[in-house]
Amino acid sequence: MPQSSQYFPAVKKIRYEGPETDNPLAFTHYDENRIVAGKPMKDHFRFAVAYWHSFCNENSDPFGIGTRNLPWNKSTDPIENVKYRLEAAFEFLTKLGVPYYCFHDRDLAPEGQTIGETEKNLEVLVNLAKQHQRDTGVKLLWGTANLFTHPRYMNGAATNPDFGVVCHAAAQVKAALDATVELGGENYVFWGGREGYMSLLNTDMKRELDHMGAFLRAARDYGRKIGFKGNFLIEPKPMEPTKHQYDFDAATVIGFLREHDLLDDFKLNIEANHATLAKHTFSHDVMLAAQYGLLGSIDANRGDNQNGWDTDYFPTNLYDAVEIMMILLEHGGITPGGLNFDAKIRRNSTDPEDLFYAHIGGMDTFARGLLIADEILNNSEYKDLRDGRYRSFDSGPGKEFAAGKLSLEELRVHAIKHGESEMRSSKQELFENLINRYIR
Ligand code: XLS
Ligand code: NI
Ligand code: NI
Repeated sequence: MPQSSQYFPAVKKIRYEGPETDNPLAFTHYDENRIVAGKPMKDHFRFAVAYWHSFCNENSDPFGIGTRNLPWNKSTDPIENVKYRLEAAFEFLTKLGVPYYCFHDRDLAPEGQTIGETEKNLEVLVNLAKQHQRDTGVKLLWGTANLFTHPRYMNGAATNPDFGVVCHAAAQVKAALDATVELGGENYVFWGGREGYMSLLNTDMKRELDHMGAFLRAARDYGRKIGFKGNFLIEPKPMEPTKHQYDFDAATVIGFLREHDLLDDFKLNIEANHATLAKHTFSHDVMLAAQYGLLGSIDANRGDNQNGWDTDYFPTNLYDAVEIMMILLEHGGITPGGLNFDAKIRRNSTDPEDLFYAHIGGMDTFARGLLIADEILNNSEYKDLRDGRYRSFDSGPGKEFAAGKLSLEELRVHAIKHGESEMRSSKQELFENLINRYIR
């Protein structure tokens, strides 16, 4: 299948030109094959483009219709249009030079009149996507099912109080898993869009959570049965569109996975703007997941300090990128997950090139973050300073305590023997200055 160059005619393949370039359609820092910390840059990130924001979204908002002209919507037949959309997507992916993309079932193909027809629509598009993947080498980082747009899901999908709706959600997840496996998807995501409540008064929370556990176990079993070897991922978010979403944040999801015995198959997909909606920082949730060995993947985007929304800006905050890359470097990287730009260009960004600028900016930000993080971890006193704060647990009774070997009475005896500890500064400002010293 020849790759078309009709949807972004003004853009050629994006190349690395270095920090001095003034070409806005070039990378300043993302030099995919440059070796950093023992592996090519591209393997540190495994960048992915989000199909929904980039190719489906016309940039409408609750106050106005779309502003973005999608030239691939050129037919009156919706199935023809999603085929054109797929061509446009692969033109974009190859010109940008990202290794991965991610989709919802409904991004690829529209729902039909019956479950059978819907499955058929998806199959047709999956077969075409498979050819595009083969021709271009672009791969699927993860697939997912859109269980939140259709009106039937207004009270939730797996947690809907009506069993009939739960069954529809299951049929949809089955087909989305089939599609993901067929396309060699490396992960499968559950984002619980409406799995939560608008009012606790009309909700039996425990019952709904148990249904969600049963649903995820059934999905896991089916996925394994058809040969899916990757991670299942839950993407925490505290709210929006529901007032309260059950997968509130990383810690809540880890507790849920433990309660429902899902820890062997599930990990977390952490989204920056969801972590901040939960009143954490991006790095807090990434760190938590990583330290528990449960970091599956990242939805890289950015919120806005002034707004409490999921604004899904493209990530351009260098401090965030440095912190995230420090965590990834210290915890063995993101594979088999990746950094998916779950981000959208603004409603008033209406040129075809804007989608390129947005992704180039995100990729360069993380590339810069990686270079800086690598320097901090290797060349500075950062790790010594941090680990030094815990030195009293490295040997002797402190070490025994950490291993669970000391009773409360024994600890009391140590307190008496030890006397009052010296005051030790936590040196926060020094840490902050140290990071800034390397941001250059
Ligand atoms: C919405 C979520 C969504 C998931 C995929 O806030 O971020 O885009 O990543 O369903
Ligand atoms: Ni989101
Ligand atoms: Ni997301």
